[in-house]
Amino acid sequence: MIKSRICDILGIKYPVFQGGMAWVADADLAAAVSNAGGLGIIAGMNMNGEQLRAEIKKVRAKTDKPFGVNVMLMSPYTPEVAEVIIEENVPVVTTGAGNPLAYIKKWLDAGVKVIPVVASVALAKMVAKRGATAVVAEGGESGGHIGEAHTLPLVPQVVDAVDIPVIAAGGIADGRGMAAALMLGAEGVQMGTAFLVAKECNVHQTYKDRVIKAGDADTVVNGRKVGHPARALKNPFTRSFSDLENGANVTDEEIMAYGTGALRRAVQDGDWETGSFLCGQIAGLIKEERSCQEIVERIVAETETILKSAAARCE
Ligand code: TUI
Repeated sequence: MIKSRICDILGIKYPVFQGGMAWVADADLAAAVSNAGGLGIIAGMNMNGEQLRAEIKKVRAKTDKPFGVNVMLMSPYTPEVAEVIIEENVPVVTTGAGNPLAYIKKWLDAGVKVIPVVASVALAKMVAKRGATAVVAEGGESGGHIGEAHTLPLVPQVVDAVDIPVIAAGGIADGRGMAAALMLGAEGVQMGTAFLVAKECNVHQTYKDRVIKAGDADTVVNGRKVGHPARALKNPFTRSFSDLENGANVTDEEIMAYGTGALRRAVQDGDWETGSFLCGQIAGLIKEERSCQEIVERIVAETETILKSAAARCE
């Protein structure tokens, strides 16, 4: 049985988190992951406070298990979303794309478990000092907004830097990845891309088909020039984004404006020409749509098998 401190702290069966993917992670997906024994997470990014409140009520109607809300700290709705999390007694909050120090104490005082997603040792140490419950150490193999370090070097360095549980994210989609993450000292994993193609995930079918069809070299990172690097499937949108970024006489504002609305067009319209299909490098390993229960149970079973047979590799 794969179990760790984080299971007891959060009251979950398996140390498997679903990433709080912007525009993607809704009540249907979060409830399905939580019902499967993992931690389902609603994305707060594309919602104002009242929209998030409605989504939280939907999750509660579908599961009595713990769930989380992800706060994308660059969202203009962050202050009101932070309040709704307290008012609605959300069990767990994860944060991304910024520094959550201004909110940690308030959430902890209200009894919310706080698990910032970090992409560096520096931020991990800072949030641990302020009492964070755990951290997700997310490597640059991930889809969406990323930092500089990748999972293999990032996770053990974060593990050595903090005493709280570390959850590994970035490039994990099966038992080999989860076993490796545990060997690095992580006490659980978070997966985004693997849950993007879950049966209960409501993204446009074109998005799922493109992820399933993708190989190891089919993602690219854009947005470094404006300080917001994001990994997505290579498509006409990322090609024209690169042209714009590399062009002369273009302002940061023009580059930022070009990205606006592109994720929504991918998720809701399946628009391959102008949509931003955020996706991790592990897409090449993902071959089919499966239910959240199959995804969670299979990765845990594979991890157990691998770890039990691991000793036989060094005689
Ligand atoms: O947040 C994510 N992944 C995301 S957010 C997102 S939506 C978005 N839309 C437009 C522009 C940017 C994002 C899509 N994917 N993952 C967690 C994560 N956090 N990855 C990297 C970071 C991060 C990066 C820098 C966290 C903190 C940070 O700096 C902290 C500081 O010290 O200011």
